[in-house]
Amino acid sequence: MKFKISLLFFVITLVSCKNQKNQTKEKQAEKLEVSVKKQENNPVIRHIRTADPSAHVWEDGKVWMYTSRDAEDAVNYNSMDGYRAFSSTDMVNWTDHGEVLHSKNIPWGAKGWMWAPTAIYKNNKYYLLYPHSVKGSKDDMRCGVAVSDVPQGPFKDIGWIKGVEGQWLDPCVFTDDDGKTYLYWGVREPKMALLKDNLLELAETPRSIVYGAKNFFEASYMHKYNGKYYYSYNAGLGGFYAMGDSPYGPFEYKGAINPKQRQDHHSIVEYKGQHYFFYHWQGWNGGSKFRRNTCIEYLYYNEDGAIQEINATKEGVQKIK
Ligand code: FUB
Repeated sequence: MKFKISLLFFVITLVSCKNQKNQTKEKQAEKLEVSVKKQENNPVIRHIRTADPSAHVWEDGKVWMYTSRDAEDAVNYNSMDGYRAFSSTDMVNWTDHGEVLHSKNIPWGAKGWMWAPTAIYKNNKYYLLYPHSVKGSKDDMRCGVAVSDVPQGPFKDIGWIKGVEGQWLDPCVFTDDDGKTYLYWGVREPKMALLKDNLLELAETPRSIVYGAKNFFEASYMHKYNGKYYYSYNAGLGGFYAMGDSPYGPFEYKGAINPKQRQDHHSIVEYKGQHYFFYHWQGWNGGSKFRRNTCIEYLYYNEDGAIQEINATKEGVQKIK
């Protein structure tokens, strides 16, 4: 009898020890999951709808982005108005500097139609270049130029780039190491030209861009990495790129960067030793085709300079420590 009781006691102790062990294991697993699970940081701006992010690292050591703005009740792109400026030092916390230029402050411009802007620091000033329709004619879209002494604006309109008026979309400005600034633009047919230092005139006749494919739609972008020139764009169905040895090209077609978004209108910067891909995506945060959201992903190059394909993620990028 005594032996039976001891055996029962032994079995109970064994089972309870096992249970305790299992519980500890579960708790450890939970803890691990919490520490491994990344924060969902996309979209990076959630209090308003932003699109077409033009990212830059300026002299103050911060990363800045200038975006267009989609209205919450938008049913097309005509109502887009009021560019915004945002800055960050950790890629996750963004300070909203508010509206930096509105169509009501552009004397020659129509109401709305404030499409994808780009920015540049030149002549000790900050400039915004933007595609915008002329008052009374939505088909006459020009490349407006606005200036500010500080990155957070406000920016003051100083007119448009002469000689390229007409159906005009999506400027990108790129300054090479020799200080020369080039303008890239176009819809369906990509074009480029050297800009004069006043940024209001072309310094040469525009050229068509040879990029080894025929899928260009809009959103030209140029950046340089390891001595190579990367011409990228949106094909209407995703982002693609080509590489060359000069800002003029010709560029060798390489394929997709970010093929899964209908539009992405991207820009690329290196910040604190890491490359980042800025784009907009409609898929999250209650977004839609006309209510887009700015997102960010890491961008990696292969040894041969090719860009690794990017997939939109909810995690996006994590806070720089
Ligand atoms: O955002 C309005 C237009 O749609 C832009 O100019 C294009 O790049 C696309 O994002």
